[in-house]
Amino acid sequence: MFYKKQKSWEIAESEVTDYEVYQNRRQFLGTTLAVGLAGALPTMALADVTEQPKPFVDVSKSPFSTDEEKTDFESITTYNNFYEFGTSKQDPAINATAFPDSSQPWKVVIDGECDKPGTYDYEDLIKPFTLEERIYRMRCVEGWSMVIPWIGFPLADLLKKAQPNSNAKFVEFTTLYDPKQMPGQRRAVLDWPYVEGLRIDEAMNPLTLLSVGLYGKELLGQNGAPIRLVVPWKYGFKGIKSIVRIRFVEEMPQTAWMKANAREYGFYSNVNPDVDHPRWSQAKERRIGEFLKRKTLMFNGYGEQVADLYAGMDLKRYF
Ligand SMILES: Nc1nc2c(c(=O)[nH]1)N[C@H]1C(S)=C(S)[C@@H](COP(=O)(O)O)O[C@H]1N2
Ligand SMILES: [Mo]
Repeated sequence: MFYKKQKSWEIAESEVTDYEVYQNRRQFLGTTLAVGLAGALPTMALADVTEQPKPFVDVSKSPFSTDEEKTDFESITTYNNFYEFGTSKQDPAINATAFPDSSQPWKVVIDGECDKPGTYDYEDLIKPFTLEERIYRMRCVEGWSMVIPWIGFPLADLLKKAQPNSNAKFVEFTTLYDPKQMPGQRRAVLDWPYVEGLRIDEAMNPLTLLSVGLYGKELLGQNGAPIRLVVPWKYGFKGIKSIVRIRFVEEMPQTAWMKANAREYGFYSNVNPDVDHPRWSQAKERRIGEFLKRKTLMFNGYGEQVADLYAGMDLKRYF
């Protein structure tokens, strides 16, 4: 299955070097682009290249927002993981510019252990809910972090509408499978489609967000358009992108990362500075845009809201 000896998820992490390479490349591209434009292209040509994300109006502020300095829009939209578009952190921004194909309506299925299952067009799905801005700290398992002003609504609002029954112990989320649009899916990097899961009480927690935008505008393809999950006390990979299915289930879902490497990626994946990844420490993180590393906080600093969910659990065992 894997044609490389070293699997993509086994590449040793050195996020600082990685980020410096990205910064240098960006500066280089910026200079070349500016020179090119001054030489030949009229400035308008640039604006026509990609469709601009639409801004949201009437977005309320949330008491759950951090007042820490926000990461710049540029970094949030050009440095991230979305393996369906390639395994480097620059790939999603390069390969997801036309995603999702606007000629195909985006549909989301809600099914499984509930009384009101359904299939919704994206527009109809989000219509009943009040959008708010939630500025969250986000911590990637690889050791970098950002502060992102998401736009969205609590996942619980949607789940309650579907009326889960007493068998609904977990919620399973699935990303679109479409190798035509997602070139990364043409290779067996992960067992596609990408799947994630939450325990039902985690899914119902008021911090858990379904996001449709950031920095006041619709999500770009690379950030998981049109709708994705945001769980700020867990490592970034729990925030599954471009969701097409939300299913109530009785058994703990097998997530894409557990299938790839169960020893390294557990179901819970709560941010925990005391539990190292088998190949690197999780004690510190590099906030994108800052030079010195900072200490990683238990539950990414959201312990007051979520620590109760794990009372009595051995978090070294349930990592
Ligand atoms: N479908 C899908 N969702 C995904 C990923 C992915 O590869 N595929 N990567 C995850 C990882 S590892 C991180 S850190 C975040 C990064 O994207 P963001 O900055 O937009 O949250 O997306 C998560 N969601
Ligand atoms: Mo990540």
